[in-house]
Amino acid sequence: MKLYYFSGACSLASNIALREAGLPFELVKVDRRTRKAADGLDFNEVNPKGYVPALTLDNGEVLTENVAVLQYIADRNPTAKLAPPAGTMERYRLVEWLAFISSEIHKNFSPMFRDDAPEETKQYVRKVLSARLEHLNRAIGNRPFLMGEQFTVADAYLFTVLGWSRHLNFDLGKWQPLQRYVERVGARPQVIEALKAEGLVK
Ligand SMILES: N[C@@H](CCC(=O)N[C@@H](CS)C(=O)NCC(=O)O)C(=O)O
Repeated sequence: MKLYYFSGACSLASNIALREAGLPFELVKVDRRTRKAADGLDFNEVNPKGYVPALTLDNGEVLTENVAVLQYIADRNPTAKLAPPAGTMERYRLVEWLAFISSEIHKNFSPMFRDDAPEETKQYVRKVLSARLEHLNRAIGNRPFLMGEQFTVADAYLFTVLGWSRHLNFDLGKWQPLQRYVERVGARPQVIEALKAEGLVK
């Protein structure tokens, strides 16, 4: 498998998940400006939607969208328990979290990175994000991970998007359980390896 990524973008979640699953893969950096991938391909041809993550499977198919890619990775190695078995109520709970992270957290952070987003939009998404993080903070409480005792792909995704708050002057300090959660996930050896591989830590 090949994972195409922009350094520090949401593709970090798949980079973490692949390592936690113990799966062999090639990490392929994409130049955000030129859209040229490190393997020589034009990234816009790999994923015509033009965004990461894009995972090329061993049969040549390309899978996109965090919610799909992360579950695909988890299902490649069930013994790593990165997702509950398909068809169980717990699996729907995982999908519920993945959808929440994608549409309520990830996509409300996105305008804050954009030079062309109006200031009013940035203020608005900050307000919405605060409400969503308040909910997350209560939900996590003293649980080690989102789903309870078990680290799942939802944690890889949530850790990735919460990490953006540091670059956006968006202080997580008032949500102590959330802050401790980010530290806990960030201390996992495979998470550190993924951060190193993207040049985000030494
Ligand atoms: N709907 C997609 C959105 C992915 C997405 O927003 N990717 C961002 C990085 S976090 C991206 O590649 N944006 C295009 C760019 O920065 O040029 C998903 O959930 O996977």
